[in-house]
Amino acid sequence: MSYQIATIPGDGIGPEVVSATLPLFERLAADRGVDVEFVEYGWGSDRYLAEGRMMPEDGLDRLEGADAILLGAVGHPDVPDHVTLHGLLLPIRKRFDQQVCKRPSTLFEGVESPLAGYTGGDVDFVVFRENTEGEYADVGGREHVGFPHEVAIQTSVFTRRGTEAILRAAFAAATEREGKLTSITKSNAQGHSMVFWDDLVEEVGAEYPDVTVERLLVDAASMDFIRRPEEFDVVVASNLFGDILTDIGAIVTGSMGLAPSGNVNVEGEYPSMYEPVHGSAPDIAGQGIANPIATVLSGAMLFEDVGEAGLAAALQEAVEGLLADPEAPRTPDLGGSASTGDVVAALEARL
Ligand code: GGG
Repeated sequence: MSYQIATIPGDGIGPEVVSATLPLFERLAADRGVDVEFVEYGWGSDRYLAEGRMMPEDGLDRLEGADAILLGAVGHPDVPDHVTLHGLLLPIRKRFDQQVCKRPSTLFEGVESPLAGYTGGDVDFVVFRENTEGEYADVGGREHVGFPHEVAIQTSVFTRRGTEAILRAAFAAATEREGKLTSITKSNAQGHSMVFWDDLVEEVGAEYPDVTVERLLVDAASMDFIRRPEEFDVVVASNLFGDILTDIGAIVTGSMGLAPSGNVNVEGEYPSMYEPVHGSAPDIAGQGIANPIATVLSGAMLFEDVGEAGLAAALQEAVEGLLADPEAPRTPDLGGSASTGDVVAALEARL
């Protein structure tokens, strides 16, 4: 098979982790006889600062023909965060109907959790985050700007189509895993949208009688991701809650530098997009010390979803082997002093 993968390195450490990992993907694919072509798009905040747009007007049209998209990171100290997000990342998720965001949190063998008493294998859950609507809907406005009676309104949007899609994906994953799903809301306070979410959990859940459902409010869930992360298996949450919870999931499993994600177009009509959960990390950008593993694991998710399970498994095994090896290089986020390139070279040696 042959695949064309669009890459958007983006900002900050995004270009560092993407440029370090692409040769690894290319060589692995070539070794296994899989034809992969990466087409790079240099969009992001530098382009915004030079030309006033994060991507060209026809940017989404250009991406549409790709088999998948690999993104590095977006965010720049000189550009407001809502500009970078609404100028690049969110339009891709929305236009390509990437309704399902999958974000696994795994405490790998050999990785230290900040939580006392947890070792490799103790934490292993996946968050299904609704990805194209909810609290991220671009609906609202501001009036009377600068006056004492200034008002800002931001409306959340929960549709039956979007909510059912994320719930179905999460329930289906739960049947493949341990048969346990935790649904996160704030339905005690948000009596319209989140009670609707709860109702659909009941409705969709009836189709999956073997899945046990736990419901948690997001405040309790935030606490329990730290207090008892080992008890979670599949977690489903709205766009904003999923975003926040997956940062907690990443840090309790060792580092933001290990957390991958996939923004999935379930019907396969449009390309899905894979990206490390971490952002552009301007504090370490340019130093060559960003952890490339989240990008490698995002690549593994990409290959799995396009149908190249062999490539995905090889990357996953290489990462697991490297992390389990106390002599292997580690970037500073994992307590080491290795560079991005050192880690990729060690992964390549394992592959
Ligand atoms: N690598 C992804 C990235 O740059 N994320 C920045 C960010 O703030 N993302 C928000 C989101 O995932 O909704």
